Amino acid sequence: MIDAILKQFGFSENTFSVKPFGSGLINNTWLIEREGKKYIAQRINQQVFKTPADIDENIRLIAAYLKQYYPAYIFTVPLSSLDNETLVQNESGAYRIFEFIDGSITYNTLQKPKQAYEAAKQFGRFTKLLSGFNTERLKITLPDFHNLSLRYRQFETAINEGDKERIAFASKLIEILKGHAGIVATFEEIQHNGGFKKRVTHHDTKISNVLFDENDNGICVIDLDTVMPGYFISDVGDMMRTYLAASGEEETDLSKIEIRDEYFEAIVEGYLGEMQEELSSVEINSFVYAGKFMIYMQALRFLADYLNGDIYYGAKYPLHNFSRAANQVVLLKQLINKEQLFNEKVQEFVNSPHLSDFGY
Ligand code: GN1
Ligand code: MG
Repeated sequence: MIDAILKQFGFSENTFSVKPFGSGLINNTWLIEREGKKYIAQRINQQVFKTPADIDENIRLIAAYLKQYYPAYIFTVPLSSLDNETLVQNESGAYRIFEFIDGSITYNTLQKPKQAYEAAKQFGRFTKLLSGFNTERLKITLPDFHNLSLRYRQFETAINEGDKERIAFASKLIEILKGHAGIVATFEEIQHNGGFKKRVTHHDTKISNVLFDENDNGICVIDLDTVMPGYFISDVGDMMRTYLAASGEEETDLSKIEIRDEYFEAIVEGYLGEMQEELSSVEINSFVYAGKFMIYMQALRFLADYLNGDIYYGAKYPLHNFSRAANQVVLLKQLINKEQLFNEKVQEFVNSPHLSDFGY
């Protein structure tokens, strides 16, 4: 099936190899090799992204802006097909192809704080460079994607209408999540707080969405499907959710989940090193809240999916989404325990004079 798509991009039969690539839960990704050159092909999941053409348009608008104002900035744009389309659709889905950036490396887990620093810097720079770009020009590729109030309502619906046995089994976890609903109330305050601004936000800042060179320097950010207007808490929060603990959301041994302070410091230095001037003081004061916001939202989404029969994320084993939710709850509790310390670290960074080099 991917062969037919590749043909539309001028790849003739038997001249290339194809293998599945990456670890995303939503889209399908393949690595293509032809005559020593590598490409990435992707099928966009249209159950999730109802209008793939909107993604394509957003990428084009941003690429044009960056090319005009920051020509040296590295930005991956999809290749054009023989018919000059960057998105090719047929009955099996919507596809695009990217050139693989030579020498680039991606990680699924972080081995060094420097990687967190570099990734945070890349995501911060992306938003900063686009601060002059009118966010209203962006199409909303996933309506209400990080609307925590809606995610909470969807969780409540799942508790009322989901699988009865699963609801009974998850009763303790459900109660714990209900007990943290104050995180939703804070989000609602943020939405009415003039100090919070919507900016060009990536909305999927996990480590595998940054390309690195062999020396662990960040090259650029990738996966722009969810780039939409949003609050900085989405990007900073998902970095905290996915970089702070060595064990990711798939870890089932909950005793292995442990927040690493030096990775938090690296996120602060990397992100605020780029974004401090852009953010208001109320936003900076919500830096740690960002982590609670994203971890809590992900826990709600995983548990709701478990209760609904794994219709969104899928499941490799029956308790998969339940354990992912339980994992996120442990992470949330650990972050809450560190909240005061981490707030102090943010203030320390903000109040100390700093240059762009932090010794990484
Ligand atoms: C999905 O497909 P992937 O792995 O990039 C999800 C994110 C979640 C993540 C959890 C469009 O991202 O919001 O944080 O799974 N993306 C969408 O692993 O729902
Ligand atoms: Mg993604």
